[in-house]
Amino acid sequence: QEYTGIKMEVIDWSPAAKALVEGKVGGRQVFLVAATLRPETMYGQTNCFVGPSIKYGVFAINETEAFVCTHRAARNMAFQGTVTPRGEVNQLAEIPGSAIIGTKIKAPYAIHPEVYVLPMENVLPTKGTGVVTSVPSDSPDDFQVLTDLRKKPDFYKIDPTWASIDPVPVISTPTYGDMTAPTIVKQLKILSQKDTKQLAEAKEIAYKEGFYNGTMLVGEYKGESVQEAKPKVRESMIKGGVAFAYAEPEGLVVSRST
Ligand code: ZZB
Repeated sequence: QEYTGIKMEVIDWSPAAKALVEGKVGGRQVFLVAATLRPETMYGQTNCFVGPSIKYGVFAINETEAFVCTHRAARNMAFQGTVTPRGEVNQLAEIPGSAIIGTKIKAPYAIHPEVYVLPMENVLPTKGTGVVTSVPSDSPDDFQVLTDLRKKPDFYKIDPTWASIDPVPVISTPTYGDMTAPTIVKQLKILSQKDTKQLAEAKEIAYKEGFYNGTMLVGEYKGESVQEAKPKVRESMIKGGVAFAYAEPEGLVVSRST
């Protein structure tokens, strides 16, 4: 899988994360990094998700930058031209996901340029970076988790203001309009993030509809099809230094053995 790694610079650590990170990064700029297959939706980020029980590290990427992600992702990046020196996994600090919640970060290209980190129960530690950027307009999982968090902020131990940005219309599809994910979630009668089977089906539908029939509503490629805009947004983000190419190890193992 060829993902796009999105760099979300930390603006304000949560108090718990600050205590674990302060004094350990050698003056580096620190970014949470999310792996996405949909760079063209970045205009619609409303927050970011981490798994509360996942263990994250702050890893030195070079002399000036550090990334927050899983150890597994840092090891992958070390061999993909992202890390200097190549192959080095230099962990500067360790933070549990639960401590990162409430951290304020920059969301590159987003209409709301500053967003908060929130908890998502279903983040897989074995996929991507373990950090997920949230686009509730076009991702059914993101929409459902945001809905759950808004209903029960106390249960999820969040400040409701962290979840206060509404879904932003970024792509229009002929079947579902400009709120593809919320519309599909409603049609499939999904009620919580625990409805994982229906959410997987919703994600499949949203991917297909967005990719084959979607039109950009915002940004530099407004009016173009998603198929045309996707690689252009990706290139532009990479050139601008806010994103990088990130591949999962399966691909590397295959290419090494052939
Ligand atoms: C932003 C985004 C916007 C995403 C969208 C999807 C959609 P896949 O296809 O299974 O590889 N993701 C990334 N890492 C994780 C993780 N560790 N645990 C759970 N979810 C993760 O899924 C890749 C997508 O799953 C990524 O792309 C990310 O969310 C999430 F409008 O980033 B995406 C219809 C989907 N729309």
